Amino acid sequence: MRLLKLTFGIISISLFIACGGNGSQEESTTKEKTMTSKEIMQQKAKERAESPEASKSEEDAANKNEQDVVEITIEGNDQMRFNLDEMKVKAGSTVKLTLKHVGKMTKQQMGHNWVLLTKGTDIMEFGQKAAGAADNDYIPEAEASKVIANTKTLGGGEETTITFEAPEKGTYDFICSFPGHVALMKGKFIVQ
Ligand SMILES: [Cu+2]
Repeated sequence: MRLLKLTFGIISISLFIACGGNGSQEESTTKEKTMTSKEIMQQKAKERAESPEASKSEEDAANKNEQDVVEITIEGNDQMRFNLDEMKVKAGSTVKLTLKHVGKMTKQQMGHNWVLLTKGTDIMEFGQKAAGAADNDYIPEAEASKVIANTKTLGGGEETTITFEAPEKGTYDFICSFPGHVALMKGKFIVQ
């Protein structure tokens, strides 16, 4: 028995030397860490499986936040056009709207803005009045009550983002109120 222990001891020492001590120790430490993080993941999975309701309500909350914010990008170009003539959002959502002027012309030559008007606003009439409001991004102060949301006026290569609450259900007009643009640059903003 004693002889066996002694022999085992010698073999162990020889192995230790052969493996070069530190190297094998590091290896076993790494292995231990891997095992540990794997165990943690297994533990978490187990906890999730045990309380499906808790994790479900977390998911619902995340989904709701995503649904509440609608991101829309609309482009205006040098041909005096928007790339969208309709937008649809759900009532109660927050709209994050980005206007991009994808053209090269200047703000004075081919400025674009995006203006959402209240229901029943005559867009041609609004456009005519807007022409005189160059110093206020083509939003005439006397008509401010007809504007639900608007961006500033952009020149080629610029972009801007505005955030606003969707108005009540219905169909609204959006336009570019730069002089002469409303006839071509307009569309429907539908709240469902
Ligand atoms: Cu325009």
